[in-house]
Amino acid sequence: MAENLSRQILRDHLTDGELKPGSPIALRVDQTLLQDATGTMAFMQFEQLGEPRVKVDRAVQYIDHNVIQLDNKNPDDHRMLQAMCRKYGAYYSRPGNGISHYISLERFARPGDVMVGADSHTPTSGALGMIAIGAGGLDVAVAMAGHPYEIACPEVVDVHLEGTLQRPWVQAKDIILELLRRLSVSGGKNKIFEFTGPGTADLSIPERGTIANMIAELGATSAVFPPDDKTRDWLRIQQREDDFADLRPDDGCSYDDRVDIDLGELGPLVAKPHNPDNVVPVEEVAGTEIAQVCLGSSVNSGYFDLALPGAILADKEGQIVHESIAATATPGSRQILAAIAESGVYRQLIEGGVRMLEPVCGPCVGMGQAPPSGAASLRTFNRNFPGRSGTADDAVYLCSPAVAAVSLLTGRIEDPREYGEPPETLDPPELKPYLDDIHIFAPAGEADAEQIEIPRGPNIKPPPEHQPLGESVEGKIATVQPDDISTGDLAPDGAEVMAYRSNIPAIAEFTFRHRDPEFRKRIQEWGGGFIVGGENYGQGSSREHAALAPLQLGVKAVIAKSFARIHRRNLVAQGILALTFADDADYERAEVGQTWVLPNVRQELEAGADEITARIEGEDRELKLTHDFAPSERKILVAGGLLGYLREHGSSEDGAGNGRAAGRREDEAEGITSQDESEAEGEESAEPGVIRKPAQGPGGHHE
Ligand code: MIC
Repeated sequence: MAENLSRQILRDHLTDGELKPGSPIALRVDQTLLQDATGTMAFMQFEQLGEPRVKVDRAVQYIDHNVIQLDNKNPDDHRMLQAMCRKYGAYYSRPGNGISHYISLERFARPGDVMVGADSHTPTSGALGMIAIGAGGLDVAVAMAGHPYEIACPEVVDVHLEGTLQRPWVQAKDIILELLRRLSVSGGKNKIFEFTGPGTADLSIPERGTIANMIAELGATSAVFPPDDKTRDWLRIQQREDDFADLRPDDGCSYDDRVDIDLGELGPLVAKPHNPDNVVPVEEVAGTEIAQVCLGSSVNSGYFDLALPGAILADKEGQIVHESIAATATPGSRQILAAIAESGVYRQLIEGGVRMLEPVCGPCVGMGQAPPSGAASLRTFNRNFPGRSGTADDAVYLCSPAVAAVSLLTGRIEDPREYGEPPETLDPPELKPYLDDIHIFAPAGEADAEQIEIPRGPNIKPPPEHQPLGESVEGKIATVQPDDISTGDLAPDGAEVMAYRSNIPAIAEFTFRHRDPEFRKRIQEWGGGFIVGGENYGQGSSREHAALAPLQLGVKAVIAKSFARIHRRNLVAQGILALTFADDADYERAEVGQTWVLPNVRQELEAGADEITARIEGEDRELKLTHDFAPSERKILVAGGLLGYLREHGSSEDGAGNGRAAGRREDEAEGITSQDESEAEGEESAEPGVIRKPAQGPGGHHE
């Protein structure tokens, strides 16, 4: 049967389940991505799985988030992660080397692969024709240990692009903002967006990366751009043409849904505060005064994203960043930084008054460069949740580099089409001299690895313990939250809080600090409780701290109208019940301080019941809660979380492993490939509580 490319890749990696939208499937994983803010917990949980070495083809740990280094906390994390990579068999991309998603595009992403990454913007690598999925740290750790990745089978949506963008004023960013405008921040849930049609061929790989990155903002599972000549050229320039695979959707294949966009019709778009789907044409916000412009982050920090603002600043004598604003630029990687330095773009930017930042996530996650209070900030970033910039009453507008570039000049949001004749951008230099991996450190060989001690600084604490589910669960409602709560509300962004990513008791103190400052005190007094939320609860990032911190505080259940995909799974993986209202009207009945009881929850989950009975103490009427747990997720919850479940059961029901050994390519670098194949046969470990499962799978797909 003719299949679209996403389904081909899913089928090729399927170790369990049926490719039917919504039904649980397990996938063999080729690559994993960790960054430092999620990586410390992920690696510590990997250690709890007891595997001596990582079992995927390409496991990479990047240092790009917690790099402010106000005190010992960040560098202690880096030192621990570097040692863990050497010991357990992962690559380590040192701080300053670049943002994970850019480096993945440059050095690791490979058509046809499946990657899971502990960062919601992992789908960026789909620009090269792979399925890259954002997940919680524990799910990534489990994949690193050789288990398949379990997920609900996504629908595949054909995004059919016609025509061409009216460059340079209309850009790839406007395509993804248009999708957000049409579909909203929850419109992509459990969907992979596959980009087809003649308009796709015209998009460069970094432009595809921008779209694939922000597919996360739709709450989607992933984005896939079928490989083509642009993909091959990109890989050739990166001197890894052998990674190219000639994959494409079969002729006559079908999709579950279709979206049509005529690129020629698009104009510049802007997402207003405080949600990435609050999108309007630039004309609607033109004239808004801004105090800041920030260029780059994990989107729009490619060469041409910076070359256009550089060219505009250099276009006319005396044309500089307006005196009323502060401007910053972040290149995506060391490679891009070297290119702009050599071509002269760097000079254009600094001469024009832009402050150059190092290639890390930076202001996008509130790591410095907070805007002044009550002022608007215009950013080429991917998220504008309230307070994320570091300023509590911020007003962040998201836009393309073109809109940002012209607005730099006036201190107001401008329509770039009114600028006049576009200036010529400087050509990028030959990339060759900058093309090496000397700053990406390979792991130690197995013999040396055993001797490596892991240094753990004083801020680094082990992940919290899990308890199996009781027969019944009861708790007081500790907070009632509205729609679209982001994980940043639960585990805030910024240098202060994110420095505690390796210390759950400490980070828990910040839970809901802006939304409900009394929450923490309340729940601690009550010794635990429930959270009630609205639609799309837990949108945004993949940070499992948004589940780990509530676990630490004794949250037993979150009851919401609906959940964002990654956060829902993180709650389940950490043993917290993620339940929905059978009747959304019951949301209105929830009040802080009420006691809610789930009298038979364990038995109901074990029996496979779709509904969970609940009572509100002091009220006669029962209320019904529902869920969409896969059979294995019911067991995970009963076991008190994924680690406990794996201790009891191993991986998916039939014991199918990741298939790492069978799926291996022969061209792998040393270290990762030095795994003793006998381990893949599945011996039981002598150590208690340590899992070692077989790694079998359908076999390789590239060879
Ligand atoms: C984000 O953009 O929100 C982050 C910071 O990259 C997060 C990861 C994290 O919280 O560490 C994400 O997107 O998953």
